[in-house]
Amino acid sequence: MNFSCFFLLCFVVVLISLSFHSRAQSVPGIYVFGDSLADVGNNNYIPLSIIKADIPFNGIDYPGQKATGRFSNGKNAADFLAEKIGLPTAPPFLAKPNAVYVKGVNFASGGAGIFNVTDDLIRLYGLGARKFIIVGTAAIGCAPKQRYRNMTNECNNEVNYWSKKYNDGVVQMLQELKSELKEFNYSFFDIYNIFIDFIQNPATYGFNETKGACCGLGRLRAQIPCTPLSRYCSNRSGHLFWDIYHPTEAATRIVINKLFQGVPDYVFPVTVQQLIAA
Ligand SMILES: *[C@@H]1O[C@H](CO)[C@@H](O)[C@H](O)[C@H]1NC(C)=O
Ligand SMILES: *[C@@H]1O[C@H](CO)[C@@H](O)[C@H](O)[C@H]1NC(C)=O
Ligand SMILES: *[C@@H]1O[C@H](CO)[C@@H](O)[C@H](O)[C@H]1NC(C)=O
Ligand SMILES: *[C@@H]1O[C@H](CO)[C@@H](O)[C@H](O)[C@H]1NC(C)=O
Ligand SMILES: CC(=O)N[C@H]1CO[C@H](CO)[C@@H](O)[C@@H]1O
Repeated sequence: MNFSCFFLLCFVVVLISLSFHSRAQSVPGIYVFGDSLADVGNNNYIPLSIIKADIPFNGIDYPGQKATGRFSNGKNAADFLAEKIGLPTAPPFLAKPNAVYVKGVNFASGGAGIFNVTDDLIRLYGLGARKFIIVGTAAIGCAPKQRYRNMTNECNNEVNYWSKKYNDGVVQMLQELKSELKEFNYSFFDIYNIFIDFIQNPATYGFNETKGACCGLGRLRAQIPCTPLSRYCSNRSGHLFWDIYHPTEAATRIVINKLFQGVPDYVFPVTVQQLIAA
């Protein structure tokens, strides 16, 4: 399962606490690992990367209407997660690679992939990390770019099949890690089924467009990605997707609210509140 997450909805690991000294209910720091869903500006510091969100209309709803490197019209999952926990957004590591980060840092980088090994998680555990939020992959086959590839605008079933398969593999891997590492605690967050729910019950969430991108050009605004030459929708909160692969700020806010609501179908084996309190 050498899964490449080029631009995909695959926000890998958010790790809550590296500290042994945390008081109950308080989180000293957030360390974020992932791809473009959680990148808060790292790729801006990678000159050769072509996967960048440093141009409009990204950030059009961000404070100051700034394109910060977030693949979103506004805030992204790393922002809302921090907000919920009561911490500032962890800064992008590459902004100051030599700094000492005791309150957390964000390593997420658009276009990041996943190795077929668990060394990374085991190494973090070795460094003292004990609490992990692991976010599965969304129903990538329903992203505008994948719908665009299916001439009917329907979801790409094959891509969804592999998204689900990936999540099943992660769940199994986490169960194995839990049995190997004595103090390893985690919440797995199934965003695949949340996206399916968004698509099946859009009105419940205030969406009236779940297929096309808000920013882009061509069919489903998914033919040409979001750039300053694109068009963009006026009602961003009515759209599930901001661009060919990334959800709007509105959708992301709902997703992170669901994480904290701790609906057992979506968040298991423990809720984030239980994870923080443990
Ligand atoms: C990934 O690891 C699994 C389990 O060890 C193995 O079965 C699979 O063949 C590996 N895949 C690749 C592409 O290396
Ligand atoms: C494209 O959509 C149709 C439904 O309109 C579906 O039957 C088909 O499996 C889809 N193609 C892929 C590759 O998923
Ligand atoms: C969604 O609703 C807004 C008004 O709230 C409207 O302007 C827009 O055309 C609607 N979009 C679709 C796809 O129905
Ligand atoms: C955006 O569209 C949604 C869905 O139709 C609607 O509920 C909401 O009121 C609209 N917002 C604005 C600002 O038009
Ligand atoms: C919240 C939670 O799952 N806490 C668990 C963390 O891991 C230890 C060791 O397995 C358990 O005893 C806790 O119940």
